[in-house]
Amino acid sequence: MQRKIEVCLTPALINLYDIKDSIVVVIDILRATSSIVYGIDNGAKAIIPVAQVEDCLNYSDKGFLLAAERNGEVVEGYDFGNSPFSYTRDKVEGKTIVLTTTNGTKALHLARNAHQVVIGSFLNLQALCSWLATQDKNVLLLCAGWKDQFNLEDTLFAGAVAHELRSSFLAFDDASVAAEDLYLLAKDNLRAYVGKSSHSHRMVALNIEEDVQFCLQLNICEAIPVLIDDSLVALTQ
Ligand code: 3SL
Repeated sequence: MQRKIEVCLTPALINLYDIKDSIVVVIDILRATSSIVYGIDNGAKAIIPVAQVEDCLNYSDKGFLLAAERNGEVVEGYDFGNSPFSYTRDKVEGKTIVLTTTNGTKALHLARNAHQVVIGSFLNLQALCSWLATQDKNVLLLCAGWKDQFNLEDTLFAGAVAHELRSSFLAFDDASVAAEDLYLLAKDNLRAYVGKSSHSHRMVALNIEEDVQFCLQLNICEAIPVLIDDSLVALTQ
């Protein structure tokens, strides 16, 4: 099979792609998919992504951790939000977390009819690419963006994946070529480039700049979260 890589630059464009026979990689570098990868890597049993804050309440009597973020802040009354520092082993090992975020969990819901949905971040870049290279499927890299708009950090990561998979795939759409070029421009100082992004400015204003730094670390996790039914769990290979 002549496998293809495509990049969907914002969730608003997802209807243009036929995903039912593809692997979709959901990307929300700041911070949802970085925190999901980190949490699953740290032994969380499952992360259940839900679209609305109110949906978390359906799980409130089941002993799950409830995580809700809107506009970068923890929603009042919830256990925690979307900072990777909340997903350390001591906090999440063996736990099931119900999570809603501004953009990341929305993108996940849009992808759910794909052949398979997995989660990407710089933290698991190499593990993800090694696995994708062995799958006999087309790949769509879905950038969560910000409220349906393009963003830099998700596009950079899509470009990193396209770059890693250059020799394993035959066809690359124009968006993946552009993303790869952007990544090659930025890769020697990702932090400085991501510093130009609107979400990075938002996080500096919220005093959570260390989260940006954390989410740009390369290959500190091996886990690849995969969506099975309604839950993200560690992919077993
Ligand atoms: O939109 C999202 O899904 C979040 O990752 C945004 S934030 O980083 O928590 O602000």
